Amino acid sequence: MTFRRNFVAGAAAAIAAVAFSVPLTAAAQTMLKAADVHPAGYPNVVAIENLGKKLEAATNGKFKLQMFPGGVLGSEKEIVEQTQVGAIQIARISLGVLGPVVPDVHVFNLPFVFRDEAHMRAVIDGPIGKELLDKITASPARLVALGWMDAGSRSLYTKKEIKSPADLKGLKIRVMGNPLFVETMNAMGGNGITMGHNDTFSALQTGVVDGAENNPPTLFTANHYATGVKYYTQTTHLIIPEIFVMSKITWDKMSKDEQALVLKFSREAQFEQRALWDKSVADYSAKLKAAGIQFVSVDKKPFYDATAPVRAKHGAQYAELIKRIEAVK
Ligand code: BDP
Repeated sequence: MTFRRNFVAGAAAAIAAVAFSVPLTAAAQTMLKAADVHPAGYPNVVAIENLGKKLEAATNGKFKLQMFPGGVLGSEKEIVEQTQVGAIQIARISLGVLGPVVPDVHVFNLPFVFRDEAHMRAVIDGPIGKELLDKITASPARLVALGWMDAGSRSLYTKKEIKSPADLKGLKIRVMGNPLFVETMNAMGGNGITMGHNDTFSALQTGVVDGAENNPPTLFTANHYATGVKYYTQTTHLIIPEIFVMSKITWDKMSKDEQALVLKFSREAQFEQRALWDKSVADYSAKLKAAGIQFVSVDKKPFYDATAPVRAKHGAQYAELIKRIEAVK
């Protein structure tokens, strides 16, 4: 009896001691898990980490962001799915993989839909960019679109030199997991093979694919340049922005003020990433050249013409929007 009473009293005291020794902010802290397939130090990763630091400071530590870079939480497809169910709170992904989830965004995934990168930036920074973010948020995808990021333009890298669509004949080229990109690559003359970003290195190395397509920072940081590819052919066939989204489950638990902070810091992250991006394209292009990768300038017109049927087929439903995109200076 005595033992039991002492034990109960002791346990209660211990619980009380724990309860009172934990600072209130820590007890109420919400951890935001953020995921990216790119490694630590990549512009997108850094910009999201900084967004997290600002949010932590502005909410007196109520929110803390923990970054999981390098694809440790899975492929982009898996990252999107986990964010939809609330297992990941912030996902930075290519718009390419969001296409099958929110078809409205497909318009930015069309080959040669933007004249150049400056055109893409003017579009995402302006009203069309905002409209698309809102469409994602309003869709049934359970994602809140926070902002855009830059991914430059995607060009081909192969062991064999590519001068025209005919040179792609018979070559298996890895593309992102979206049927639109398979059609695009097939129209360009090759065979599009889909797989996740983090599987591409070994596919290139073992010859499962003959090449891939991406921007210079990815070609370098994912070590694709070290798999025997030699030529980086400047087709710039896709200029796909990146996007970062929050799980709707997390968003709905935030107050209006907290949501406003997230949006403010997201807009800042969009421009912070861009500055880091421009620097990284310059740095990694120099590193790639130093490693012996040949940057080949190519006549883009045959690739543009070859992909016209893809734009006609997939762009028809966005005809009005495409006209507005083209009108952006
Ligand atoms: C990179 C994007 C990344 C994609 C990757 C890919 O930044 O989000 O996962 O391409 O090709 O440029 O899968």
